[in-house]
Amino acid sequence: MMSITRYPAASRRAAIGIVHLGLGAFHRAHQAVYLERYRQRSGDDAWGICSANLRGNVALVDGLAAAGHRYHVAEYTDSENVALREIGTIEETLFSGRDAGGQWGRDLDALLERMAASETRIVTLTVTEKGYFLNPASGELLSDDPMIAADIAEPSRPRTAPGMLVEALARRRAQGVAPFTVLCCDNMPDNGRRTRNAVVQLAARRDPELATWIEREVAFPCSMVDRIVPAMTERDAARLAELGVADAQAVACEAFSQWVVEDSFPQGRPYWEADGVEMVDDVAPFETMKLRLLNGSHSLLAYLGALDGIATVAEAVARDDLRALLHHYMHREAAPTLSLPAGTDLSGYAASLLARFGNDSLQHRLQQIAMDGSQKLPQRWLQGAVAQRQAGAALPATALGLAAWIRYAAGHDLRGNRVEVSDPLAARFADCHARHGGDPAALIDAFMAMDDVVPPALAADAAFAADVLDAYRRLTDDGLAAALARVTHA
Ligand code: NAI
Ligand code: CS2
Repeated sequence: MMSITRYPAASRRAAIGIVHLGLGAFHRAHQAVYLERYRQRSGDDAWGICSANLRGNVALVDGLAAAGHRYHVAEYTDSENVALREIGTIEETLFSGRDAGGQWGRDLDALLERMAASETRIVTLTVTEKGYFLNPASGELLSDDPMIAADIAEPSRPRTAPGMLVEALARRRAQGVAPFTVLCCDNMPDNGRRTRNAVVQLAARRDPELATWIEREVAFPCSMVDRIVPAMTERDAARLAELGVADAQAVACEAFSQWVVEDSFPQGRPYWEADGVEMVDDVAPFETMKLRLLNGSHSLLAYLGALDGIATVAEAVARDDLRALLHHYMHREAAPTLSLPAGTDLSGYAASLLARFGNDSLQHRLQQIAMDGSQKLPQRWLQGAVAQRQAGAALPATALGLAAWIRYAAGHDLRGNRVEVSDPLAARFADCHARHGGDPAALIDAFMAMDDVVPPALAADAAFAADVLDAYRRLTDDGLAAALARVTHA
């Protein structure tokens, strides 16, 4: 019998003090939930959210508006216990992307006006790692990208998140309005600094004095965000309907949630500590631990599991050999690269991750996690691997993960069934496989030479590249179980 705990939304509406870019599943299940809980506890109605999509999913924008900007979040502790939260803290939804007719910027004016308004004191973002248009390895702005090039050519009609931030800050500066604080909530290391990097580089292409002003006056605190929020499936929606939840904008997620935020908000912020948000001076230890242990493990499961036809995270960690690989990776290959937050019980944290991954009430598809690997793997595996290799460590799990990512990029699993390769560099991957698919050594060399993904020190490490090639051959010739055994029984 399912145990259901229901939490209705606050009945009052709130003034908009926050604009969010990236109205996705995670925003609805994480930041918006914290803010709903904050305002119900504090009675402070100054921090309502205007949430916008800059690309895709206009149906969600309009669906939320039609539903009076209320939706449900189903927080599953396990398959028998769920908390159903009604969220009402999103006060407005806007769309500035390209519509079905190819027109851009339906609500662009309204969005920029909202961002330039003095009442808006924080802008948060979940636009995915690729939404900042940064070279994943160097952090340089991808100024040749057509979207960024368009923002450089027409800065007052921005299409990208960095472009939106630059135009809104330019308007505030011109009007003598203090800047908002920019709080990135994407899975990137040093995400505040990376966001600043994108914004300042783009601003400099428009007006060097504006770029200098942004560098001097605008706060870009870092944050570590953690809550597993899979893309909704039909099965998720059917289960919610059984609980009496019929809104198409509902999301399902785990009960666990964490938000660690650098406390740098010159224009003020909600006092959200009472709702579990950890305000700290330095997010880096929390961020690196989470990105390498949780997300690094997720990406290992994604490529290795999907190649063997496994569909979800829970199904993958039900396999003893994949659990053994994660244990090896977390303790032997990732943990030595970490400066842990004070008081962290690493074994306990690693065990909690395996328990969270095993939450069978979530349909967390491996192929969703496999998306955008070129934007994710540098911070999840590769930056730690550089440090480990410099210390002379063997990294068989990381080598196997890279081999699996390269093989996954071929677009079919080990049995020849199609897998979804969704990545800004997908065309390049396909070209590499077309040229070198029959020559594994050349294929590995070609992927390892991608200096916008693989750090040069790792690309130059011939012994490591040989390990990747050996893992690739074992995976493709002998299968997943043999490849895993090579790591965990070595
Ligand atoms: P989603 O697919 O539901 O939403 C993605 C959002 O990003 C959409 O609003 C989309 O319009 C926007 N977007 C994508 N590419 C963009 C671009 N180039 N420019 C501007 N906007 C763009 O995905 P979800 O679950 O909301 O995740 C979004 C991000 O949140 C992740 O990439 C990650 O950085 C972060 N996150 C997600 C977690 C999860 O478990 N889903 C957990 C922790 C962090
Ligand atoms: C996942 C993350 O899709 C992915 O890349 O690894 O979204 C993961 O669910 C979150 O970071 C958990 O906090």
